[in-house]
Amino acid sequence: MPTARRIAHEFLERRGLTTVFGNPGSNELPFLAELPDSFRYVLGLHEGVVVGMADGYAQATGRPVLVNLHAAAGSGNAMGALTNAVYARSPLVLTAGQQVRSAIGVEAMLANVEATQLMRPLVGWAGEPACADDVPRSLAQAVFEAELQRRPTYLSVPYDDWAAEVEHADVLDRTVRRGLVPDPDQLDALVREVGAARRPALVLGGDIDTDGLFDRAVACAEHLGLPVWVAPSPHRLPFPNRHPLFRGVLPAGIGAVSAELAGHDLVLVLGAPVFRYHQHVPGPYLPDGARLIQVTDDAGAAARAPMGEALVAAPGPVIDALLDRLPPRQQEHQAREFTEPPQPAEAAGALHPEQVFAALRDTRPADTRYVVESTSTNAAWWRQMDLRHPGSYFFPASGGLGFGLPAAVGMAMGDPDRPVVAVVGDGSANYGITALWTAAHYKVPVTFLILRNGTYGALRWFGRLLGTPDVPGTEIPGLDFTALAAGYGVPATAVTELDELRAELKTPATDGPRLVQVDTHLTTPE
Ligand code: TZD
Ligand code: CA
Repeated sequence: MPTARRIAHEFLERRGLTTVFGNPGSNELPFLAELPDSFRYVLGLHEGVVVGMADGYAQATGRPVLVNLHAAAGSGNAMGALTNAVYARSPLVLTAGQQVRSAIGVEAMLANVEATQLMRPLVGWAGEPACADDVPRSLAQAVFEAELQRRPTYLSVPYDDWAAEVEHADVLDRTVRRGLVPDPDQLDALVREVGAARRPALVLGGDIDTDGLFDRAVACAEHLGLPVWVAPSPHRLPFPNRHPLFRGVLPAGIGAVSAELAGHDLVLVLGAPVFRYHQHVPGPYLPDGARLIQVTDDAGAAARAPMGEALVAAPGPVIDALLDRLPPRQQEHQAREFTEPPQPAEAAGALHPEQVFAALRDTRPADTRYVVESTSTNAAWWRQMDLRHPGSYFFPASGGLGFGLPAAVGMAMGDPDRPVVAVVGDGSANYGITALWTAAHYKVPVTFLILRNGTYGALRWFGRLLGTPDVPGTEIPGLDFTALAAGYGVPATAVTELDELRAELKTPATDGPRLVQVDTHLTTPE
């Protein structure tokens, strides 16, 4: 009879989960033994980085990804990064090695006590097989749950299970599919309501990009002449940001959202929670006279919304129905051309982030994927960038720093056909700094652009907003990312002048990573 390990490997192989991101310990070695040649094990030096890379890989491929973590200590290290994967809805399958069954009860070293509780409430499903014979089925369940829920899952396996012979291999042939087409009556009603609205507005979330609906959303907005906002705190860009119908990213405060949407009688939200607020701005949830209809396949996001009506369905068929069944409408504003970015702002002493972003826009290929983790430069970013391709923009979905460098590495591995640039603050970079080693070791062609302003800029801004301007722990002077990069094996340059920066950005990262540190002027996110 085959071993649990043999069936598990074959199951993963058949489903294409052969790129494994991990950081192993003794408990995990029996799973990794006899790994077929078709597997690629990508070693990360810290579990936060491992999960960040897997998240980037999942977002670039749209597929579930296997993550190999070490028991409780390794899983705990992964927890912060896991918050981002949860809100990005990345189907990560986390596995961790458990002590041998007989040693769990006595809490031997590396026993994962109450393993199935450890990653709650972040994971959508957590399990530990009740016996060795159930290992292959449990692994299949972890993969299927991640795909069905679009949420990370966690499987703990006692390491003496892997060599056990198992009776059933039926999971190898299983398929589990997901279809969330709305029922015809619900769809009819929705189409009628949008058709009857006097001034409808469209609000799009990251799921539109994740689901491959970027171009369909553009077609739908153009057909119906709908002004388009991106839902607050976006982790992906679902619509071209210089399109004539683009109205911007909605602010992340309750009152600010309703002020921005004032005058609209119907707010149609596709593929987003309602809403991912951040700074507390009191006020009404919606402007006077507005109805809100949310379409999402995330039942939790529908249930927890504080206002509006929700339809739990995939947004794709809804977009198709709006396109097919409603007559074309005049655009609210007649502009047909993409908007031109303004002249970048300048500052004394250091480059303004707008100058940096204008340089990116002018020098980088149009289909570049940007992983952005620079928190005080948000307004400057949207003022200068011109992103017209799906899958162009990624931000840590829960706001947990440590995503930028690793996710860029995972993304470049997941889709080698598109260039990847990580735009990361000098604060954020430290939470995922060991991703530089993985990038160097596996020769991953990523450009890491570190914006160095010597401070946790966004926190200074928040301090003013909260009426707490003078707080400790916000200054980070003296970080030298060229020296750090050298230590991890990544070639690096520091620039202070615009022409130097442009010259650096014109040189693509092709046979491995490179890092560019640029000194920047402090700005505010809004
Ligand atoms: N720790 C983690 C894991 N996530 C966080 N979001 C924070 C701390 C708090 N935090 C922010 O929300 S923004 C920020 C911190 C520390 C400053 C980031 O500094 P930066 O970017 O240099 O990357 P800016 O542009 O200077 O703000
Ligand atoms: Ca900074």
